[in-house]
Amino acid sequence: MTDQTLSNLLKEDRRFEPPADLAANANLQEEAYERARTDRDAFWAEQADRLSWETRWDQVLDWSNPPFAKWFVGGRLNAAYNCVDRHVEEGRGDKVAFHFVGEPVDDERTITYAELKDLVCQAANALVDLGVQTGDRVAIYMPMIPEAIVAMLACARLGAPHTVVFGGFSSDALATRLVDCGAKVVVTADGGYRRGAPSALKPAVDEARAKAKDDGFEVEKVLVVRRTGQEVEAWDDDVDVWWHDSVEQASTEHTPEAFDAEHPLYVMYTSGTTGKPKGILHTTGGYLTGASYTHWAVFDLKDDDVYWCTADIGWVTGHSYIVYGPLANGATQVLYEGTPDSPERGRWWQIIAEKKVTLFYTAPTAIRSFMKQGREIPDRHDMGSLRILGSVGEPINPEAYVWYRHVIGGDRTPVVDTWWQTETGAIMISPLPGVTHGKPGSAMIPIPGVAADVVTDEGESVPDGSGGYLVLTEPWPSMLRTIWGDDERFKDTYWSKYAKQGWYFAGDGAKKDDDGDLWVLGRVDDVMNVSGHRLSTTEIESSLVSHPKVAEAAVVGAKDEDTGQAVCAFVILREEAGDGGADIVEELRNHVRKQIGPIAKPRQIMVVAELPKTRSGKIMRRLLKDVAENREVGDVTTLADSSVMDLISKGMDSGK
Ligand code: 6R9
Repeated sequence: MTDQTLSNLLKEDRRFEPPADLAANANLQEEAYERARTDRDAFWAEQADRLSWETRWDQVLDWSNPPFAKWFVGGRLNAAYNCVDRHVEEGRGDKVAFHFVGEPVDDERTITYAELKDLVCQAANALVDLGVQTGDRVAIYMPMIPEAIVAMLACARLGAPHTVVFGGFSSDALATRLVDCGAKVVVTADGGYRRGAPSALKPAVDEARAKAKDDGFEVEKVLVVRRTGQEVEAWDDDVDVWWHDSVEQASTEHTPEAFDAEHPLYVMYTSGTTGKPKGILHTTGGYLTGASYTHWAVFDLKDDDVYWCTADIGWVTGHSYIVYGPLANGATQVLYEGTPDSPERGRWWQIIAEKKVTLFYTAPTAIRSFMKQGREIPDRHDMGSLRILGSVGEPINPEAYVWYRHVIGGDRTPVVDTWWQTETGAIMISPLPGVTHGKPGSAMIPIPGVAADVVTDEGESVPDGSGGYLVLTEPWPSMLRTIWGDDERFKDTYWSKYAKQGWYFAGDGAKKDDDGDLWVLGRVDDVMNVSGHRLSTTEIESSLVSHPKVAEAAVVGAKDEDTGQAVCAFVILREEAGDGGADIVEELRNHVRKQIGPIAKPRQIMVVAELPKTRSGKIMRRLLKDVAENREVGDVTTLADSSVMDLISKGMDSGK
């Protein structure tokens, strides 16, 4: 972000006060900030008490070996019991857990907490029959259907950490993750619905399994839900098992075992600054405490709310704010399988009107695309049930914020802009809807219990009105515990920059405005944010370089009106590839799509003769970004050969 846009942003002076009734009845009041500051451990213990523990902890936090935290030491609990059984035992079995809305119109299913409990028990029993034991890893590669959530909870029930791989990822990406976490079983489906058509998943699992085998790793079983009924060509009787032949035949009785608070709950892969994705490890007690507390406080959850988070369970938002937070809180949710605009552009608004959704959580990229379509579409639906709107995934532009509040929220609803990461496990910075006024574009201040700051390179807290790096200065219960199998990378990535102070470095730039409120500006490392999804420049560069015609590649995230950032690539071809052929750009785009997935497919690829490098050989992506964003190219004095940029810029002009 340039200083110019930054200062424009910081001139934002629109303010929205919390509605009076919401403020009067808010779950958390102003005093919570001070209370949490005065005795952080007591505050978090109070939040952990939201859960049901088989054995209570002896110590809230053990931070004797930083950055390896232990929360609620000695405590024992079962996450699935907390998300399901507990509500049934407390007499809420008939409460709706999910209003499932499939993409095909009229394909709907209502699941109560009592029904969810039966399903989870059945799946747990079936997984045990397939050989899954406590500690084994299970991969889940599924569309957004109830079985995906049932599978996650069944794993949690058994203490078998799951790793959910986004259904839009390719077989290569799946294979890497299967091998890295050593998944014994994969749960998948024949396919899912995408814009009105069935789209296959099972073949990608077969391919991934074959690739893993080439790497010397064998997946033992694949459990397959029949969702679309499409033809499943390859079926291996030794490995593949139908969900309806196993889960649906299993007993609905299963006794959950309590696990240590620090027992691994799941591994979620996310892009880092090197090519290899990082397996972020979350554990049980602290994570569930964080997810449950924040969902309750930030969405001001009440018993009769109908909550809908549009994320996919393949991302952390789906984990914390569809599965663990809302279910631990016994909430009623909408679960939607499809795309926002299928079969028509008002599908989301129609669902909100029909299910009387009160709390809605989505991403700026979706809001921007609706904004572009115009307000006529949402205006056709009565969304008067909405109470609070949430935003997550990337900075929300003030205009999108105001449109969201005005058009979707009818000017009644607070907008909570929630900053957090896969690594933080739960929301860290956000307004509290009944306490904090809204300021378009600002995530405002850390929620009670969380301590954050914006600091200089040297670790000095910046004054109001200045920018720097976003850090979290105190440990928190839902923090990542490590990177799966790589403690060194964990320390190095998050804790080395401010090792002296013992702070967590988030990788984001941020600014404090004149009121001291926080504006998160985006990544400061080589991670791009495309439609709220994190992608690593290095990962895409590696993919491009793996193509036989490519010698070298540099990737940058360029500003994009629709997706926030877009992937722009610069490649040098190998000499023997000549000019690469007429379709070279398309060929390379599809190569990335196949290797990583559709979201990583570059918007633009420039074939260039040279890349701008420093004398030490570092590619200067900053300059490429200038080109990709049609700006005048910045300072080139540190380039080994400063004429390179002239060549690239000229090529870019003639390429348009
Ligand atoms: C939950 C999630 C994390 C990165 C994060 C930041 C960006 C997320 C944001 C935001 C500004 C917000 N980000 N929420 N930036 N305002 N409200 O998105 O996790 O996929 O790990 O991405 O997303 O750059 O560092 P994850």
